[in-house]
Amino acid sequence: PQTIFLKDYAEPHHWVETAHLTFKLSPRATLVVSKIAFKPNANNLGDLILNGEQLRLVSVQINGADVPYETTDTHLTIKQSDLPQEPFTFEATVEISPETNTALEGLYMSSGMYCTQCEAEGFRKITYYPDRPDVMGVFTVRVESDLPVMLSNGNPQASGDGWAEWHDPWPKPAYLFALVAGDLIAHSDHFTTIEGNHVDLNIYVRKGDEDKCAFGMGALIDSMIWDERVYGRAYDLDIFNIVAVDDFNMGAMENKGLNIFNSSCVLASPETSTDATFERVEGIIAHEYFHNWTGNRITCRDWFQLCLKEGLTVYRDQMFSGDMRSHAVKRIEEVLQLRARQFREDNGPLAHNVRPESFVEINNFYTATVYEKGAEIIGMLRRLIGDEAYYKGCNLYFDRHDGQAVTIEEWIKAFEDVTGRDLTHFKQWYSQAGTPRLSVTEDWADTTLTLTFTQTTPATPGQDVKKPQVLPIMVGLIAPNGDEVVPSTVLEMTETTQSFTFEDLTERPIASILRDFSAPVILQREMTAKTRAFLLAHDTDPFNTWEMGRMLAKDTLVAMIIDGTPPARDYLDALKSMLSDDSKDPAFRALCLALPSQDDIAQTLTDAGVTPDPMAIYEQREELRHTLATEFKDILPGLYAANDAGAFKPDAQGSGKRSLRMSVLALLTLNDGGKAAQTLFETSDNMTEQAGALTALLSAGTGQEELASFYAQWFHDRLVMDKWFMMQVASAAPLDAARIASMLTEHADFDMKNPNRFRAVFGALHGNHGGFHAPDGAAYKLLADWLIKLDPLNPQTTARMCGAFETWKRYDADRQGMIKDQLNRILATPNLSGDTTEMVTRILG
Ligand code: BAL
Ligand code: ZN
Repeated sequence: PQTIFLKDYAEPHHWVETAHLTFKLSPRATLVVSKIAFKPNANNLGDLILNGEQLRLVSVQINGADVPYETTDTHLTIKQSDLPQEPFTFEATVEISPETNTALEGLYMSSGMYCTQCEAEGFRKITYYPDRPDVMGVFTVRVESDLPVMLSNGNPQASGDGWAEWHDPWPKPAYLFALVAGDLIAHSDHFTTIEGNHVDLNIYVRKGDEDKCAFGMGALIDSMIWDERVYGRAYDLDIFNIVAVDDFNMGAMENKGLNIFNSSCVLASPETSTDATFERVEGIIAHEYFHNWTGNRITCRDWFQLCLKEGLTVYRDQMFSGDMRSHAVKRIEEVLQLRARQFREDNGPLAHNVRPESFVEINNFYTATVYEKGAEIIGMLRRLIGDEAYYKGCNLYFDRHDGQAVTIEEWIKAFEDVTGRDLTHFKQWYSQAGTPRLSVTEDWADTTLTLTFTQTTPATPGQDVKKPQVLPIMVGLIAPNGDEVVPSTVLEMTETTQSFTFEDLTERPIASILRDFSAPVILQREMTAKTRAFLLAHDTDPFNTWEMGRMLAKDTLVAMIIDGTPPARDYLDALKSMLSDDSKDPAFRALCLALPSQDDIAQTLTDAGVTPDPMAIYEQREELRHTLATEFKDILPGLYAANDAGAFKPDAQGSGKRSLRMSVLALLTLNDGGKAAQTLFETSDNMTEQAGALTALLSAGTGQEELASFYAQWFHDRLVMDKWFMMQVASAAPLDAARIASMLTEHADFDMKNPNRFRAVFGALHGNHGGFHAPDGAAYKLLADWLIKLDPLNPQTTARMCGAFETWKRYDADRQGMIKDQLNRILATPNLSGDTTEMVTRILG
């Protein structure tokens, strides 16, 4: 496989004006007839170069006549000397086999329906085409089949018995192409845009799933209203379709006017879905809808610019979810995710720039860094320039680049133009990998507090020397009596070391630093447990309040692991009083009660120069869970009773109460032998509580009867069954995890071709830190065995799951040796895909 470099970008030799495609659908022999109007690019004349893979070519013509051409495994080329100098029509017929397409890229079949996934480079598996995002054309699509529902992008144009035609008036790159055909049912609604246009809305699902669409439809309408109100962006077609598909590599896809969703990210009902699923559905529906402007109307010039659409769209969906629920809770959840996924990536062999400079397989760069760190950059930009300039800059960007395929340079330029600021240094966030470490010292003299910050970023692969980043550091000051004497203010740090002073203070305050997690850095600050407990009680910033509790929990766990120190009293008392404070949002209290994950503790130990012992981490974390159960014995039953949310509503208030109640139940189960959990499991009418009760029982080492009755109740529901698979592996004790995962792969309902099911077992195995790193290496071997089996079928999901091994250098020599052996075994597999080869090679370093 070839490495592609950002620096080598060149415009295509030809632009597309229109593309007419006819699909004669058949499971193993679909014919795709294309008629594409090309225009030579006067800036870069040359051969006609079309991408095409796994196509059986039937015919090729230019302007209705035969023409010499060459094909390889990846391209069809017609020499410039054989082409007209003027615009011309290229026609081709190819044959493809959707039914045998297990890679789930291009046109494939899932549970009897035809569907597509073209981002990033799947369209080339459908027909010969310049499959690159800077080539934008107007598509007309005719679908022929005997299936009742036939969909493509844009507006319906005409239909008859056995055929349907769609026309998309908006020029788009091929990665936004979509086609669906199947025996589907629509859940329908409609929306009138702020511009007065009527839009039909449909969520298409398989029969039996109709009752799981209402929430997604509500989220779609909320998203449409929000994008009009907050960003002034209205929808631009007569129809907006969403289709739920069972076999899907990612969460969802923003194809123009025809979003295709992994069914796990759109279907939701109280009986079958947890609050977390409802929240995810709401966020992903919004994300894909928001792409209509940030991604579709304005797209990326090349795949190196992926963060242009993804970082911005994640930022937009985060803002939306905050508005729909609670900004404080949402921000904490975002940071938890960022640390668990992006910091982990940024601190290992897969670290890369938010805008990478080279890749072998672009599918390997749909990463937490591109998405989540990309979103953090937008948040920092907004903090630095303020809300007004942020929205002005966005409007300028939309006005200036509508209909174009652009780069990060154009995005940043819009903000330079509205603010008059030079953002060259800020833009370095896109081209320097790694998580900055920010340390701080405090000096008090007379009436002045001086905060001196120092930033350093450790080397990452291929980048040994790091420069200081622009950091917005939000700070507030609290007086010893608990009053806030300086409200939140943003300090702009640009150098390696920099001091900021606060004058005219009557007494030495306590600084609350990096409020709202204003920059994606690791803050290194020496603080006593007492100061942390003080801020936990008095800080006005909800993120930092939570962060202080988190730090206390981490310090406690680290001390328990390193030298057996018993759990810190300051932590236990502060947490107890936080939990008992009914004026605080239950969702927030639930987040405070949650302990840092084992993986998080392993990284914390690594940062402190200690080699993490996964068994000790597991045992001490369990020990702390038991301590919390004992210490809070008197308040747990009351909290459990008080947070019964009553009739299920998937809103912030109800889900917050259930979240606290389920966290409390997990501890209560350690005290009452599982009585409360068993009762809840038997009587609850919603999945949040049913799964919460079952998890509490499994984590306490019981629950086998409930597990069996859960299966009997839900075996027919594939999304609930994913939970059944996942829960067993996730809550297994370390020495049982690999055995249980292996046993589940023998289960009749295990299907490696379904990415959700594969991830349910192996994502959970990797997420079970103690189990994954059990001393015998059984989990490493099991995962490697299955990655080797999956690779020929689905390289994309295989490659992504290799990330389980990315932290291997943290651990002791024995574990490193075992993981390295497995990685080398994967790499030595004959015909290993380019996707997996690239990932394993990078992980090995
Ligand atoms: N564009 C791929 C799926 C998503 O980020 O929305
Ligand atoms: Zn996206």
